[in-house]
Amino acid sequence: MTTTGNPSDLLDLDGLFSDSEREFRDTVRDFVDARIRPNIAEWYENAVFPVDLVPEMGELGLLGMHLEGYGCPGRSAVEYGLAALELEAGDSGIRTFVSVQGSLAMSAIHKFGSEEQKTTYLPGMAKGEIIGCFGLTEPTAGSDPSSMATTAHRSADGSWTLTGTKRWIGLASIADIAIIWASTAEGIRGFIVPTDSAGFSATPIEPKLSMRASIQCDITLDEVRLPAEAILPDAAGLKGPFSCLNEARYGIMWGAMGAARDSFEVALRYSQERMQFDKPLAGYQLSQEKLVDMALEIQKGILIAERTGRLKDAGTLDPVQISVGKLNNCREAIAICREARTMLGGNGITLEHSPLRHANNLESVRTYEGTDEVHTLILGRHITGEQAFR
Ligand code: TGC
Repeated sequence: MTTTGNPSDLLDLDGLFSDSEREFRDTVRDFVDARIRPNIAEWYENAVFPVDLVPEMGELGLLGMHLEGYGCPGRSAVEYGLAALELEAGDSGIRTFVSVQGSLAMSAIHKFGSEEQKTTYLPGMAKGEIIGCFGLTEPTAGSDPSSMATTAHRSADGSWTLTGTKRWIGLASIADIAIIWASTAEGIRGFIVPTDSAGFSATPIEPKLSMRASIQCDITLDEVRLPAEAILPDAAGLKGPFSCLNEARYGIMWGAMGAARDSFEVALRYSQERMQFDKPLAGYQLSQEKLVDMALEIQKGILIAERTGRLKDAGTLDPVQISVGKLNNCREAIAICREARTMLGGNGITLEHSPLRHANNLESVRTYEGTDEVHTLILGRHITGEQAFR
């Protein structure tokens, strides 16, 4: 048997990627090693999102990386996925920033905005000079966004008034603009809301046991007045926000495998160094079984992500296929991170080691952008032809 010598890549999945894909992946990995890993435990403990890193991420071409034109890097779906994996090997909160900015806020403008909206916002967002957030979820509308209570009323002069609340909105308290989805007389529409608008407020949700190096907020819209041009002209109905969620869900399936890989590597290293009963933990059969099971699931998860990415790059990806990876890879990643923690014994509950931090983060990741249950039912409907949401 030949091996790559890399325990995290038994099947040489590296060989599935081109030189330029690997080169970009390595650049992001270096960034994570240099800028995230040395600081993440402190940020996590103190609930700090490292906002100073935002322009650096812009310079690396990580913001709106899969979008074309308007100053965006125009990377492929596979490159975007590889970057998400490396970022989340650092921390889910950092990958979440890139997802909310690029896959949600920038994608909404890129897909549905007017030419003027695109030229006004996208170049600055790609550089990290303008931060965006994406307001869909509400206190009483999570899995079912069709029940949203936020409204937008058009006045005779064409201006809009938005009223309502949003919850679990990443970055809202540091954002310059918010993409807000609201119910109108003509169905659900999206709006670009400058966060300094009168009546707009965002409050971080604290304290959290997950995603501590990241920001999630409650938003209140108290009769926020917007000009006619604030509406996203090309998004009508829930299809608009759902097609942005597709982008974010796609990145998550890769990202989750980054958290899993990092946890596996920590557990492997620890088990090789940690002596108990006169030999390393890695020399015990129970440890080896855990490590092997983790390694197999990481390989399967990356294969799913790579296949999905190739379909996306070919333009043939169906949203149902995104549910396969979002569901499987989050579910397996959280199991891997928790199992890795068991291999670290008591030391595994400290912030010195990453697996429990990753597992805690993944509680959020498996919940946002469609819970395990939602993706199960999307796939169940596809397989059986029967809708079981209601
Ligand atoms: P239904 O009401 O039948 O569909 C409405 C319209 O949407 C279309 N559609 C999609 N289009 C593109 N991509 C998708 N993935 C789509 N899913 C549905 C659908 O074809 C229909 O179009 P049309 O033209 O016929 O009107 O809804 P459904 O029965 O298809 O969906 C039900 C369900 C449960 C799957 C859906 O409601 C769902 O996905 N729920 C989960 C919502 C979710 O993921 N929420 C997370 C939001 S994250 C957030 O707000 C915070 S962002 C993260 C952060 O800030 O950190």
